[in-house]
Amino acid sequence: MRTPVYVIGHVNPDTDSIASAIGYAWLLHERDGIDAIAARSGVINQQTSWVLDFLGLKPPFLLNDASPKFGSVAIRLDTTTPERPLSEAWGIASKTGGVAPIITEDNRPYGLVTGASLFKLMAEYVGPNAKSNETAVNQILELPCREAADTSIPHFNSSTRIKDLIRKVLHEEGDDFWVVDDNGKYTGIARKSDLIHPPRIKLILVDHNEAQQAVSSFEEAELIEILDHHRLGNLPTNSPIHFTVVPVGSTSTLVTERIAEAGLSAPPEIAGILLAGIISDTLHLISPTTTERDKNALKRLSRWAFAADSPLAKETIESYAEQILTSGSGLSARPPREIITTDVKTYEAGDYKFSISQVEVSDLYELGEHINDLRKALEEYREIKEIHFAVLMVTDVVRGSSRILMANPPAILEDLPFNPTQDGTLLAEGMVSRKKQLVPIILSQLEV
Ligand SMILES: [Mn+2]
Repeated sequence: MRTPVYVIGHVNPDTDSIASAIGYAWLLHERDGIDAIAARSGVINQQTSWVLDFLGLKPPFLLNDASPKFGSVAIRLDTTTPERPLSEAWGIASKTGGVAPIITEDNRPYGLVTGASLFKLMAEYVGPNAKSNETAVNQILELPCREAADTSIPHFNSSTRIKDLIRKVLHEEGDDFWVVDDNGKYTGIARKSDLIHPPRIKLILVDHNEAQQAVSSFEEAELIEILDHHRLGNLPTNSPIHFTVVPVGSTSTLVTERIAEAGLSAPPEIAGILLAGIISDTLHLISPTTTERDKNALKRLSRWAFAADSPLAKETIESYAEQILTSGSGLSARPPREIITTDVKTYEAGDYKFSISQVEVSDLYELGEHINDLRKALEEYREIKEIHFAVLMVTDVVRGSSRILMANPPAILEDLPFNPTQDGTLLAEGMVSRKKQLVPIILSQLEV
């Protein structure tokens, strides 16, 4: 059985995280034949969902926890039904090493025929003295499967983490268990020995390299590679891995370069999502994080994306970029708490734990009517997360400036080089990048 490799961006994924995961999974599959699956940890934001819909792409697989699940060890054995003759179960069991799953007509677990359950049936029919009984094995094999099925086998949901129920597993007498989906339907059989040493989930991280931004339980996964464009966080690994961090505007840029290096060209919808990743992260090449490599990647993707039969056939790069940047913006469409949590990152520096959320608007004027609600939500978020302070960066993607709101800022942050405004927010003129502009300024204040 080949185990898949999940390509996954940071939690609370933005468009670049989703785009680079989809693009890189596509490349690994095309170039190396790897069973790579694009994944995400958390809900798709408004902007990304617009892009995916527009391109006709499905959101990546939802992987909220990298701890092995019952589903990861379930083996889909052949099955038969309760009324079929036991000879069928016998046939299955002889191929599977002694177990035959009996399921109902609508695919639900009925019982398992195992060595032990067969022996029990034999004992009932034959009695203690085999020689004195005429019942032939053939007659027993004609009985319906339900006669020999053990119906007391526990069920486990395929998305349940093994570590959460391993004690229960160890206390069970049998060696085989049902694994079912959310509707209670058969997905496979899990063996005790596999549950005790489950294979690790294989992960490739894109668009992040810090533990705090990675999918939950990632330390239980086998980390294969990191492809990113953020500052280094200390994420320890047990063995050497492929590690690429380049200061470019987006991870989608790096994925595009690798596709080109492989001598491939991406199909229009893959090129379209990678374009969206670059446009979203660099605000269509105006963010100071933008490099020549991003510009070149954008040009290359445009050649692939705006083909005649593409979902982008009627667009230009300008019209596409404008729709992407405005689809994610706005303060009115969502409740304040969602605005704070949609694109939030947490950091630790000096003695401080803090978060910086970012929201994009097409006009900072919008901020006025929402400012009190946002302030309240920011403080609530800070309390729930038990962090020292929380920051919200409201970025005007049209004019390229931001306003900064803070909940419980420490005194050490009083000297931030921004202009206070009448509503108590700070005006950060020309600042659009959390990563390259705001984070370094805050870190330098905290770490003196
Ligand atoms: Mn990015």
